[in-house]
Amino acid sequence: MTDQRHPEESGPPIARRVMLSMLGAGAVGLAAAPLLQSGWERFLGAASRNDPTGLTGLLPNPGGFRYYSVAASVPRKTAADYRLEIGGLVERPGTYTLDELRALPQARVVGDVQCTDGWRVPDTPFAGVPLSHLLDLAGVRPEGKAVRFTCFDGVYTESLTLDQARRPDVLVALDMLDAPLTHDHGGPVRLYVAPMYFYKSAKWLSGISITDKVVPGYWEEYGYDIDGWLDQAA
Ligand SMILES: Nc1nc2c(c(=O)[nH]1)N[C@H]1C(S)=C(S)[C@@H](COP(=O)(O)O)O[C@H]1N2
Ligand SMILES: [Mo]
Repeated sequence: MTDQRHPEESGPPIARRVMLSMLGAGAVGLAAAPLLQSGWERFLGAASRNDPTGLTGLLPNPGGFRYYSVAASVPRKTAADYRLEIGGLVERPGTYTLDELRALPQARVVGDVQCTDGWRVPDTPFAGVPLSHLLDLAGVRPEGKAVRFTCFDGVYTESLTLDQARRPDVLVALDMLDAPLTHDHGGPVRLYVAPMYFYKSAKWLSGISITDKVVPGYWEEYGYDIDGWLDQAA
């Protein structure tokens, strides 16, 4: 199970093992999970600020991106077979190909990428269709209050309130680092929620559904905040 979450990190360093055991404890007692998570963040935050333990140096690829997937394997999608479906409480449900998404108005957002595990990559450019534009094209019905995201890995889900989803710094991203999103980073299409922790940015996005209330996403079932605001955005 641990290897399934982070398949690139077999042979985890000490820090990773500590977190995995915390997640294990969280799964046993769900009510304790949010506390365990914030304990972990304090722990890593202190380690990376002044590094009294040398822990930061033990982390793989410090300061860089890491590949995360809760699914053991994820199919590869290209312009030929990628589809994004938009439905739920909308006037005009629809399906977009990659070319159709590329033909819509694009926005570029430069934001920080911050994982709750403690790694952070500042000033990362993402580009794609503002989610608000896709919502307007679909026509959200008055009962619609939240957005649920599903992924073609078949496992991961995420959610936003409608107000959060309409922010201009929330993208259905096609590019990252000014190049088409790679498979490992969730390509061809992922969500990018700039003001929130990176777990909100669902990779391999395949479905956007308008709901009448927030449906907690994958990690939120394990105690992560449903509102994953980064400190500077809160
Ligand atoms: N489909 C999917 N999206 C996901 C995840 C995942 O496991 N599956 N992990 C989340 C977490 S916790 C993080 S930190 C980022 C990692 O993105 P990266 O692999 O591009 O670095 O993706 C988020 N989106
Ligand atoms: Mo993460």
